[in-house]
Amino acid sequence: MDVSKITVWGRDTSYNVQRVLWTLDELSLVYEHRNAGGSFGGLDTPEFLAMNPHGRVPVLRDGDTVVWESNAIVRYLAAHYGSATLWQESAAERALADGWMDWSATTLQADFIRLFWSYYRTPSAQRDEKVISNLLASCQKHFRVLDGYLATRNYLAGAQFSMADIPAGSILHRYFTMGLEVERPSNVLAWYARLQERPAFQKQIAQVFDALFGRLAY
Ligand SMILES: N[C@@H](CCC(=O)N[C@@H](CS)C(=O)NCC(=O)O)C(=O)O
Repeated sequence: MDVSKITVWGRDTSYNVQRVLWTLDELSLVYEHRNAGGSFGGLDTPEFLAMNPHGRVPVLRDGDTVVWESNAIVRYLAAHYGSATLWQESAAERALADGWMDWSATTLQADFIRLFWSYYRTPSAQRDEKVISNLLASCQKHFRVLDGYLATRNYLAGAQFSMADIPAGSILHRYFTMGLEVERPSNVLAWYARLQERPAFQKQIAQVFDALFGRLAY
């Protein structure tokens, strides 16, 4: 298997990019990482837009295959390289993993990204406290549901770590360390602790992100 052909585009201050790098490292794949987006730019060139018409990172190229949208990339890598580890072969088990991944994208991250921008990335004088408090309430509600689910399981798709844990798991570090007073439900914290033991999580997700503080520009 020639794995040296994998290339990822995306600045590593983006947690959508970080979750792809986390997945690649979980699978011990060899890849080239090219910073793009933010101050690196490069998302509006014809070459980049030919890979992702939305002009967004992350983008992954593996030989002739190009994938954009971070969760689609996580699924692609798990399906192609993680059959014994990250991927669920059974359609029923995979549906459970897909459910949590889609929930993460459409519900948890939808509120968390707005909270992160409203609180962390907005200069304090411009913050709207009411907006922040409503978004925090929504995030806390989501984490309470997750906490109840994790009361009887170690990971989102059951007893083993899998692709299901990566999208929501990549939000935890910022949520718990961005400096906002948040509820810390015990089962979510125990899951977070399990993820923190993973070398790939430590390397790609548990990163300092203070360069983004009070910065509204990408
Ligand atoms: N839902 C997409 C989000 C893609 C996205 O909006 N990426 C941001 C970074 S998080 C981006 O490309 N922003 C432009 C930039 O960084 O210059 C995914 O998960 O891949």
